[in-house]
Amino acid sequence: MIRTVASQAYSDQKPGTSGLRKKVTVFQQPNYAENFVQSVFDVIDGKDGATLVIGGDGRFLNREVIQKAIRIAAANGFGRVVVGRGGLLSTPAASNMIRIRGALGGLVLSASHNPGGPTEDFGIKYNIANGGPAPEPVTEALYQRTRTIDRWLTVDADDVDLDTLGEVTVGEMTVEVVDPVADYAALMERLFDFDAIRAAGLTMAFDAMSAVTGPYATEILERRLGFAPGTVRNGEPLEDFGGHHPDPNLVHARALYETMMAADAPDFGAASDGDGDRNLIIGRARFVTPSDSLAMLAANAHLAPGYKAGLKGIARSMPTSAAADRVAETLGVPIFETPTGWKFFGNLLDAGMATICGEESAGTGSDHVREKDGLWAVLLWLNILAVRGESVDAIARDHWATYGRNYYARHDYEGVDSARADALMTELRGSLAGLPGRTVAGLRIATADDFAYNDPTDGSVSRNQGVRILFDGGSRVVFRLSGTGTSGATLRVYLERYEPAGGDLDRETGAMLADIVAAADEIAGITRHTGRSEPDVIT
Ligand code: VG1
Ligand code: CO
Repeated sequence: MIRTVASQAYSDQKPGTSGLRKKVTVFQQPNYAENFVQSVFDVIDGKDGATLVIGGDGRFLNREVIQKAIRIAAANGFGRVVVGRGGLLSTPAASNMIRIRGALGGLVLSASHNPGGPTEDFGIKYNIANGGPAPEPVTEALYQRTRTIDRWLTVDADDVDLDTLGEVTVGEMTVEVVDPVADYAALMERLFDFDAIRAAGLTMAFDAMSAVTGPYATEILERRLGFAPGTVRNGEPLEDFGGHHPDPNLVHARALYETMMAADAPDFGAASDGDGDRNLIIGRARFVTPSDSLAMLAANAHLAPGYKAGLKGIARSMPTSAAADRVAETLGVPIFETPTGWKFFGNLLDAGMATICGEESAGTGSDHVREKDGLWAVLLWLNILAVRGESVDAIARDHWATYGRNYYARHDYEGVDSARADALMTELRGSLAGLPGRTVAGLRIATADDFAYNDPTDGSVSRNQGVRILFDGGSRVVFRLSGTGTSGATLRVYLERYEPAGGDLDRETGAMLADIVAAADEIAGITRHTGRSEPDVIT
C-alpha cells in the first residue's frame, strides 16, 4: 500500500559541487531528507521496475536515511534496491555497482571529507545510470522540484536488516543487501597487476581515517596483496570518524605524514577520505601534490594492465595545475579543462574522449567508473612502483626533470562570512577588465577572466566557475568559493608557478609561491575583505 505524506518545501536544498550537504541537524528536520529523495524520484524517468543502488560512507544518519530511502523507492515503483552491507558503499564502489547492475541510478550518502556525528555533516547525492554524479541540468531540475514539493510517497514496512546479506521484500520491491567490497575488489584485480605488486615486496602505510575505505583497503591491500597486518590504520568505519576530519591532506592526515618523513618510513604512504574517492600520496620523505600525482599517473599508466593500450585523453579541473597538460602534449593526446567537481568529467569519459581525470583536491580516477577513486590511485601508484622498481621520490624527480615542475598550493579561508566572501568575488569580477598589463608584487598580469566551460560533448555552457589570473611566464592564481561547505563560505585560492626542466626543481613550495601569494592578496583584497591574514588550511 502506497501512502502519501503531506509535506512542506524547503528553500535550501540546492545541490552544490557534489550533492546536497548540510548539518545533520538540518537533515533531521521533519520531511527534510524525504523531500529531497522524493524530489530526485520526481525528476527522473524510468523508475518502474528499475534498480536503484543505495550506500553511504557510514557516517551518523546513514542507516536512518537508507531505511527511509528504501521505503520511498518502493513507493515510487522501483523493482529492486541494491544496498551495501551495513549501509556501506564507497563512492567509487557505488559508481561501479550502478554500472554493473545496469541500475537507473544511485543514492550516495556522504559529506565526503567533512566531519561526521550528531552535530556535524551529512549529504545526499544522486548518481545517474553511467555511475557518475547527476549533471547540472538534472541537479537544477531537482533543485526546482525541492522548492515546490508538497508530498512524498512511502510504504509501511519494517526496517531492512542491513547487516545480513540476502534479499527481502519491501512493498513490492526487492531489497538486496550485498557485500560492498567484492565487486570493487574484482574490478581492481582486472585493472592492476596484483602479482607484480606482491612480488615487489614493498612496504606501505594506509590511513583509512576511520571512514569507508577501511574494509576495502583491508581486503585489497592486506588480504589480496599480502601487505603486513596493520598496514591499514584506522580501518574501522566509525559514525563520527573518531572525531576527526576524514580529509586526506597534510593537516588532517598528519600522523601518516610523520610516519612517511621518519627515518624508518615504509616505501609508500596513502590515505583516503570519508567516502573513499580522494587520495593522499606520500612516498618516503616525498609528498606528491594531487596535481603532480595526476600527471605522474598519466605519464606511467601504460605500465598497468588496464591502461596498456594508452590514454585517449586527460581531463583536469581548471584549478588543478597544468602539470598534466605537459604529459598530454608529450603523449599526443587531448587535455580537457573542466569546472571543479567530478560531474563534468562524466560526459568526456562516456564519449571516450578521456581516460584519466583529476582534481587538485586529491581526486584522481579513470574511465573504470564515473567517480574519483582513492584506492584506484593508490593501486596504480603501487603498480607503477612495482614495475619501475624505483622510489616515489625518484619517479617524481625524473618526472620534473622531463616535464618541469608546477609548484602548487591551495590556501583555504574557512568559515568566512558569506556576505563578505561574496563581496570579495563581486569586486574581483568587476576588476577583471582592468587587470591585464598591470604589475602586482613584481608579477605582470597577462590575462584575467572568469572561467566558463563549453562541454564539447553536448555544447552546454557552465559560467562563473572561478576567476583566473595568469601572469607572464605561466604562473597563475585562481579564486573561487567552495560549493561543499555547510556553514559560512570558504574562499579557495589556488597558486601555481611553473619551473621548466633544467630550472629550480628542488625548492621549497612556499618560497617558490611567495610572490604569487602577495599578488593574490593585492589583487583580491583577501585580508581587507575577510579580516584574515593567514589561510586556515594550506594543501
Ligand atoms: C571540493 C573540491 C572539488 C571536489 C569536491 C567534492 O569542492 O574542491 O575538487 O570535487 O569537493 O569532493 P568545493 O566546491 O568545496 O571546492 V568530495 O571528495 O567532497 O566528493
Ligand atoms: Co570524497
